[in-house]
Amino acid sequence: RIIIIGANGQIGSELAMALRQKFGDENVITSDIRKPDDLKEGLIFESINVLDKDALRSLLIKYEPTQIYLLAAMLSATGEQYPQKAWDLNMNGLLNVLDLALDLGIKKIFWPSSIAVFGPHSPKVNTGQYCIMDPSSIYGISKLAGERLCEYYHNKYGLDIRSIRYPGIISWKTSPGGGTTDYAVHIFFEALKHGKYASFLSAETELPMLYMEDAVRGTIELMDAPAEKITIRSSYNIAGISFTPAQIAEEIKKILPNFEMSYVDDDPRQAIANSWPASIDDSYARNDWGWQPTYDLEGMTKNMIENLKTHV
Ligand code: VAH
Repeated sequence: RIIIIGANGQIGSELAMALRQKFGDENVITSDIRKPDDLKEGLIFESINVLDKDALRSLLIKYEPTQIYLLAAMLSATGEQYPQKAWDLNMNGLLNVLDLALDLGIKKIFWPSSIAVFGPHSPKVNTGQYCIMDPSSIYGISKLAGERLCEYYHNKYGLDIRSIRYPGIISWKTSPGGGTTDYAVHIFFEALKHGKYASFLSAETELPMLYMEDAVRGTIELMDAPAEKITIRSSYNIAGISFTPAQIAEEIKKILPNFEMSYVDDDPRQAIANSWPASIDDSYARNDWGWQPTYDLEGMTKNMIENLKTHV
């Protein structure tokens, strides 16, 4: 049985769909701070604040999960508005889960890190698994500290924690909340609704991104891999597609020729994006557990627009 904490978020909600498909609705417990208003019949949901350790303990005792997916976190842009809250949620939420997993003998945990763990002095291109990491956002600092905690709890206590440094995730079913890479999702919704978009990142800001289908499949492949294949217990680099706002705008124009792109140039998220890599080297993930992205920029753009046209 699996419990997903933070199941209402951009990644949590799509992981929940995929894990229900794989293990059956009755074996996937979703939880978040608030009950979603569109919860379908027969799906198990529990309201939980991951910072309430006693309530979380009761939840884990009630359902006795064999795997925990911890997706509750405050992302980069919102984190810069509420740094203390971001540190508290991202760090103490993780610590609560790690300690309760130890207490209750829950062996397997997934926890997401991010390319936000890299900073201004990290290599910009093909950023490696190991390199200088001086994150300058509180989100990135909390994710880097979280990676060190995960590796420590694995080495000291044998917890089977697995983690991926997600790039910016692009999805049509769910929209992201408070991220710096969110422009790459908003642009599609705006292009279809208004035929134009004002990007809060500059035209040449290249960032590593990943289509949600690839992110969910990769996460489950990592969790399914035999433990002896996992050589990274901090968090794996994975790469999908690196592109700039100008490049994705051109790709959209191939399908929506009248689409107009413009740029806002005083957004605080630009400074966060400037501190992040342009592209990632994911050779450890490829070698250890066979990671392989399937979407390129053209394929993702086509898939996004087709799905938004038919479903949203
Ligand atoms: C954010 N989408 O923008 C998240 C992610 C790499 C970016 O961590 O904060």
